[in-house]
Amino acid sequence: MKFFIKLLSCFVLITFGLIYSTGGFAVSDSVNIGLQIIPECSPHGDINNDGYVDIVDFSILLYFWGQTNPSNPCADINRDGIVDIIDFSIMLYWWS
Ligand SMILES: [Ca+2]
Ligand SMILES: [Ca+2]
Repeated sequence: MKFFIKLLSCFVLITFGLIYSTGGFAVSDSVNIGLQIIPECSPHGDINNDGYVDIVDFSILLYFWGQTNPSNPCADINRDGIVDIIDFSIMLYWWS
């Protein structure tokens, strides 16, 4: 899946680069493309995706504690929009 997303983003960039370099756009000289790649996150609290739920994941959780829509979306383990005690309880359940 990650490979497909990278391949797709490369295709989009190359395509727009070719169109732009050949003067394909008549309306504007610049094109802004917003592309957000959402990483695959473990539903068990393995935030750094190393195969273990441990103190490293806990430290990451604490860093984003209380934040809504954190910059690391994997810190919001249950995907309810906030990093809080529910995410911590899920992490503790899967602690390895
Ligand atoms: Ca981990
Ligand atoms: Ca949450």
